[in-house]
Amino acid sequence: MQKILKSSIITIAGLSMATSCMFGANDLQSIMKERNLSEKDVLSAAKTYQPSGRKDEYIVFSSGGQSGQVLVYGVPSMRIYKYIGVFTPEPWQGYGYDEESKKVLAGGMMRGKQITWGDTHHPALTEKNGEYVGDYLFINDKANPRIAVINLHDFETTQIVVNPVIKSEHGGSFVTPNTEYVIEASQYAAPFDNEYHPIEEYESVYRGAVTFWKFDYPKGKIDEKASFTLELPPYMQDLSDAGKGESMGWGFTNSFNSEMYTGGIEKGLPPFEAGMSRNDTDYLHVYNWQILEKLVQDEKNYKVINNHRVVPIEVAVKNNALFLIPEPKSPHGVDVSPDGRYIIIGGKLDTHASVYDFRKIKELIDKKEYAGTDPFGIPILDMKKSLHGQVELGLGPLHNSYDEKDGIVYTSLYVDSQIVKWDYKNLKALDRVNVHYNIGHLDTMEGKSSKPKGKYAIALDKLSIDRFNPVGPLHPQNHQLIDITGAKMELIYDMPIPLGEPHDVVSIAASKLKPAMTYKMGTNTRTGEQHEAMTLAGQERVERNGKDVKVYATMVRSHINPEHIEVNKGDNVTIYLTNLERAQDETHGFAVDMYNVHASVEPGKTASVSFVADQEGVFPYYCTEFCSALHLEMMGYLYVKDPNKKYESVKASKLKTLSPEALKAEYDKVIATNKATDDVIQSVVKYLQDKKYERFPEVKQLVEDALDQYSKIKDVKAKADESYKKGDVNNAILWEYQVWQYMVKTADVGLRAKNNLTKALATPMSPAAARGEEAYLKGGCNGCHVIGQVSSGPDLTGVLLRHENGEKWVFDFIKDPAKFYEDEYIKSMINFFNLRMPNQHMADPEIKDIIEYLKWIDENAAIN
Ligand code: K7E
Ligand code: CUA
Repeated sequence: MQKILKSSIITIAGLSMATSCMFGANDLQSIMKERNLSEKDVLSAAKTYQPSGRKDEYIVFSSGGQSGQVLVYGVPSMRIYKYIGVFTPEPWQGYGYDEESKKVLAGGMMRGKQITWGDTHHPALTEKNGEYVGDYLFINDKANPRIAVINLHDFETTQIVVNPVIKSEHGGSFVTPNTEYVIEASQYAAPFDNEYHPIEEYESVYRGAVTFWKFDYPKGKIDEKASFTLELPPYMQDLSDAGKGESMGWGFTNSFNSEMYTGGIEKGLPPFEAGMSRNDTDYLHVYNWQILEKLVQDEKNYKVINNHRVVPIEVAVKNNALFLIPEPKSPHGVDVSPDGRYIIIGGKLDTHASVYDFRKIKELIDKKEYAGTDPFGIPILDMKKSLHGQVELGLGPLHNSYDEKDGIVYTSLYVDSQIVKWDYKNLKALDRVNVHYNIGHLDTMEGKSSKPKGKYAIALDKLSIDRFNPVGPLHPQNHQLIDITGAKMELIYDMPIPLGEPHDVVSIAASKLKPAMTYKMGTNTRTGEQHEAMTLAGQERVERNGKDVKVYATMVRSHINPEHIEVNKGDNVTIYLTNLERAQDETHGFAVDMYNVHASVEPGKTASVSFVADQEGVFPYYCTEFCSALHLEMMGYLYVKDPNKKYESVKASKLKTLSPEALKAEYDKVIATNKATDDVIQSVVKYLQDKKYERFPEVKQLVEDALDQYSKIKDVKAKADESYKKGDVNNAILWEYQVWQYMVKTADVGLRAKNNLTKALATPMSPAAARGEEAYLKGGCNGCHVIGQVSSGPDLTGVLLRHENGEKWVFDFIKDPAKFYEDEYIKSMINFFNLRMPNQHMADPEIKDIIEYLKWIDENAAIN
C-alpha cells in the first residue's frame, strides 16, 4: 500500500498546475496541498478509510460510562455502529418505552427503586478456552452494583442482575476462561446488610467482596441462585482478572486502602487521598474459585445474607482459597498474560509495572510458605519471592493489553500520556507513543484473551483538550487508533466519543460475530421466546375486559392494522405490535403521540406498549422509521372518549363529490398506471429469472420479499373488481391505489435485487484490467468520467466501439489528446463539455491496461 501511494504521489507531482486546475482539486497532490496533509497523514487515512460497503475487520464494544450504555464501533474505520441501551432507557430501540424492555430494566431495580442510569466500566465477552466467543457481552455498573447481559445475536440487553451484598463495585465484569462465572468485585467497602452502621464499625462490619455470577450458557442468563460471594477485608478492592492456562481456577483482584483509613476531612482530619496512600504497598488478592464453588455446596461453609450465599474470610483461608501479596501502593490494572503465567500490575503512583509469576506464587502456596498474615488472618505471600521482576515504564502506569507476539505487552501511562510497548519476560521497554491525553485503558485486538491478535491498539484518552472542534466546556473523550504492526507504533486516527467516559473496551474479530438479520415471526426479543401476543395477518383485533383493552396489531409496509382504536378515558391500554416483514432492515417504529410510548419493531419482532388513556381526545399514532415511500401514510388514530360525557355530533359536512364521468376517468387512469407498473415488474422478473437469481442467496432473499409483496395484490384486486361490479367506483379506485402501493413496494425491492444480481454477475477483472482501473483512478480520470453516466466528461461505456479501429484510436487519444483538438468530433465534445481532455502523461503499458479496463466495462454493460 505504502508503495502504491508513494508512486502515485510522485506521478501526480509530475502533472502541471494547469492540469490540476482543470481537474479542480481531484488529484491527490492538490488535495494534500489544499488540506495541508503530509504523506504520513495520507498513509494513516489509507490505513483507516473504508470505501462504501467495505466492512471492518474488528468490532469493538466500548462501555458508555455515565450514559449507562454500550457503544459498538469498527476497527480500523472507527465508525460508530450502535449504542446499546443497557442500564439507561434508549428511545430508538424502544428500550425502556416498550413493555418487554421495561421488564429487563426492572431487573435492575434496587430495593424497590427504579435506577435509570449506570456507570458502565468493563465490558467482557463470553470465552471458550480463554478465547473470545461472540455470543454474549457482559457489562458492569460501578455506581449501582449490577451486571447486564447483552445477547450478541441481536445486540439487545436481556438481563440485569443486582448484587445483593455490595454497595459499590468496580472489578467487574471479568469472565473465567470457559464463561463459568462472571466476576464482579466491590470497590468502596460497605456493610453487607442494608442497615445503618457508623464509620467506627469500619473494620468490624464494612467489607469488600468478590461475587461469582454463574452463567447458564445454554439459557444465556446469569443464574442468580447458583451465584455466590467471597467476603474480603475492607481494603477497597479494585480491578480484577481471571486466571487462565497455568493459573486456571484462580482470580486476582487489586486493592488500594490496606490502611483501612476512614477519612473525615469535614472534621479536620486528613482526607481519604492522604490516608489511603500512606503504606508503600497494598494487597493483590489471590483466590481460587474452583475451591470456593465446591465449598458453597455445603451450607456449613457459607452465610446467607440477603438471600445470597457468602463465604466468610475464615472459611476461604482454612480451605486454601484466599491469599494476599503486597503490591506497589494504589495500583490500578491487573492483567493476566495470554498463557496465564504472568500477572502484570500497573503501579499508578509508581513508575514501575510489576510482573508477578504465577508459578512462584503457586509454589509458595503449595509449600505454605507465608511471610505473615493480615489482621483478618489471611496468609500473605512474600512480594519479592512472587515477582518475576519490575520494569520502569514512566509515570502513572494503569492498564495492560497483550500482543500477538509472545512476551510483548502494551501499557498505558496516565500521567505521561503515553503507551509503552515492552517485553515482560526480559523486562525491558521497547517503544513508546504519545497519546492525547491522559490515557486510561488501552486495548489491542482481542488483547486480553488467550490468543491476542495484535495489529491495532486503541488508546482510551480521558482528556481531549485541543484535539477537536470545541463543543462547550464538556469535552468529548478521545479514542485513538494506533498501528502496532511495525517496530514503531504509529498513531493513525482520533475519534471523539460523544457519550460518557467509556473506561474500557473489548474487541473481537468481526468474523466471530454472527448476528441475526431478522427474527423468527413473533419473537419477544428480550426473552428469545415466542411472544404470547404474536399476531399474524388476519388476526388483528381489539379485546376488552372491563377497563383493560388489548389491541393486537400488525405492521407491514406501509400500514398499521388497525387504523382506528377507540377507548374510554381511564382504560388500561396495551397495544401488541407484530412486524410481519421478512426482509432485512424493514423495521417499523411505533409511537402514540403524547403518551410517552415508543417501540422499535424489527422484522419478525412482537413488542408491546402500555399506557393508561388518562387524557381525552384524538391522538395520532404512526410508524417512526422511514420504511417506504408511503411511510408517512403508516398511521392511525387513537380516540379516547370520556364515558361520562355526552358528545353532540357535529353535522358531517357535505363537500362536492366527483361526477360519475370524472370517477370513471380516474378509474381508467389508475388501471392504466397499474398496467404500466406491472409491465416494469414483469420485465424485472424476466431479467431475474433469465439470469437465474436463485443462485445468489442474498438476491434470492430480496426476490422472495418482492414476490411476497406482489402476492398481496390478488386479494386487493378482487376487492377492487367487486366494488366496481357493485357500482362503487370510488372504493374501486381506492383499492386500485392499494394495488399500486403493493406494486411500488414490489418494484422497489425487485430493482434492488436486480442491482445486486448485476453486481454478482459481473465477470471478474483480468489482472491487466485491474491494473487499468488503478491507473484510471490514479490518473484522476474519474474526475471527469463517470462510468455509465455523462458527467463533466462523456460516459466511457462503449467508447471502444464509437470509433473505427477503436482500441488504437483510444490509445492515441490518451497518449496525446492535443493532436485531436481540431478533429470535428472532438471539437464538438470540447464545446459540449467546455473542457478538453488533458494529457495525463500515461506510460504505454498503463494505457494498454486502461483499454483492458474499458473492455471489461463494455462486457459488463451488457448485463444491464
Ligand atoms: Cu481504569 Cu474503571 Cu477500568 Cu477507568 S477503570 S481508567
Ligand atoms: Cu413503517 Cu414507516
